[in-house]
Amino acid sequence: MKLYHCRNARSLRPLWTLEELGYDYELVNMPFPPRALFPGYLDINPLGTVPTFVDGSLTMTESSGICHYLAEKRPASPLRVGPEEGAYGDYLNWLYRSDATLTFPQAIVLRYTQLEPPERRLPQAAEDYSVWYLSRLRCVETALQDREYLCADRFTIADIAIHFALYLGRSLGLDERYKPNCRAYLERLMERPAFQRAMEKQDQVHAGS
Ligand SMILES: N[C@@H](CCC(=O)N[C@@H](CS)C(=O)NCC(=O)O)C(=O)O
Repeated sequence: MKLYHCRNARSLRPLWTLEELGYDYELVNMPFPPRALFPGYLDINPLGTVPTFVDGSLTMTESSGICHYLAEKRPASPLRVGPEEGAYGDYLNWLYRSDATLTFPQAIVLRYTQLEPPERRLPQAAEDYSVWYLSRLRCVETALQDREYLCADRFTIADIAIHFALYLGRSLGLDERYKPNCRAYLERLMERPAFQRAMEKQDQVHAGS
């Protein structure tokens, strides 16, 4: 298995999952954006997005889908929720929600506050989409009111997928506007040994590249 990764990008989701599940894998750390800075990347992933995950003849480019794939390959792992469990629907809902609902508005904020050249930045759009993201976070805040994890009473890849949205918000400075449950959850999950290892690996590879 090979994971193409950029520091703190969505590829952190599969990187963290690989660490939680103890897989053997190769990490390829790339500068961002790899479409411009990592020669040959468009041959591996014509969209140029991060992550790209390769397992034999399989190539995947959706971060939450890769986590799902990795968890399903370990049927006994508590990180997966199976169809026979009552929480299965919730689990899928969180997995899909992680990108379709929660990181989408943040992509607009990132683009119009950091990625575009100064003359093309749009503070109004960035603030509007920040507010939109923060209001969508209500579903996470409410879910965590009386539990430590999002579903199934245990840590699952749904937590990895959603946690990344909170983590991305932190890099945009939006965490100052998080409510208490989201704040505590963001910090708590970052203490997991596998998350810490993922952080070290991305930095180690980075330092050597
Ligand atoms: N839905 C995809 C989105 C992938 C994505 O947009 N990744 C960002 C980095 S976090 C990216 O590659 N942006 C650069 C680009 O679109 O060229 C996923 O969850 O993996």
